[in-house]
Amino acid sequence: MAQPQNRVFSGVQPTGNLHLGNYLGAIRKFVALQESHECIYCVVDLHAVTAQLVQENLKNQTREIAAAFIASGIDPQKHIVFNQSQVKEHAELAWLFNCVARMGWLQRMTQFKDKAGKNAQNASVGLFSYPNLMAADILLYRATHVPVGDDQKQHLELTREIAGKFNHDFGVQIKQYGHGEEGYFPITEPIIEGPATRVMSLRNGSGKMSKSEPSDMSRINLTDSADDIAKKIRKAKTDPAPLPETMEELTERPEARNLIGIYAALAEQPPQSVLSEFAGQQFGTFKPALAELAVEKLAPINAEMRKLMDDTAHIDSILADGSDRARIIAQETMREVREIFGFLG
Ligand code: AQP
Repeated sequence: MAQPQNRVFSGVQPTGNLHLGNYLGAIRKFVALQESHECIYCVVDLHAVTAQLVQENLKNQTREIAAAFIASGIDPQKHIVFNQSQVKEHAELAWLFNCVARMGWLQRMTQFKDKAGKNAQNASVGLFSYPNLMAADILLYRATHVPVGDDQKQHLELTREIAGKFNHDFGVQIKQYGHGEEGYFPITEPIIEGPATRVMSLRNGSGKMSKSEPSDMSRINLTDSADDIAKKIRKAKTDPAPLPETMEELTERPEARNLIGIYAALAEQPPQSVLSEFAGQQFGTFKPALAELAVEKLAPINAEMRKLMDDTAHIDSILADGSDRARIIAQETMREVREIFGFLG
């Protein structure tokens, strides 16, 4: 198979509470890349069971992420939208990557430490080896670019390490099977840029906005009503000082910096120009302006998601069609990877 030049892969876990951080840090970038790249967007349901085994309604949570992709502007006809568990090759390549990756590499992963907390001995093996499955997701399609939020940076580095070790260790076989000098898997480039690579919690400016945070007031969900969005922004933690003139003056004010970053990302303006507009104003003035902007941008997505969720058969057929198209690429890769490993048959 020829190496694609401009292929994007990324995924979102169907673990409920899809939030503004997921939208600004990931999904909005997915939409923008459609113009210039061949895109494959995945609802990573095999990842969803790593941290919490029993999910309340995994089928509907899966549909909701697909609905969010489409409602945000991803075209499932021109590109591929599917769910991971329908393409078994993800699990197969992840197993082989369990044998490529080294224990020490995985032991460095900070997200495992954060998610497992003090009880690491009781975390699932799947949570520990999650980055190998993520590497398999990406490299199964030999994706050249992966748009993600800042929290996924370390996992992307691991993907690059796995590709590099595979290419190095199997160098002779790779050439023997006609893949030239450059190796079989690409050294994938992460796309982590823009003002919202790490949207923080509305209740704590030093913790990231997260699906698993127990307080719903900490995040804006894509399914929130206009009233809920306005209430959450009104109650967002801030400080009593007025907004300053420069971003440097926000260094020690993480909550204020976060709200300015959210405004900038939604308005598609540099954070400094937001400050130039609101410098000297109190949060009593800024928060209603932010709420109005957030509702203006999110309400159409919310309405479209609801419409799509009313016709689950339609979403299921989009995911089935996307899975069929993804599987063709995945099976081709696995046929070659099996040859490179030297498996019989
Ligand atoms: N707060 C965030 N700011 C910017 N980007 C973010 N992402 C997640 N949180 C933020 C990006 O969203 C994409 C999908 O994330 P995921 O489903 O893989 O879940 P996650 O990265 O583990 O973070 P979540 O969604 O908040 O879940 P939990 O509560 O499990 O940590 C990724 O590109 C991610 O970077």
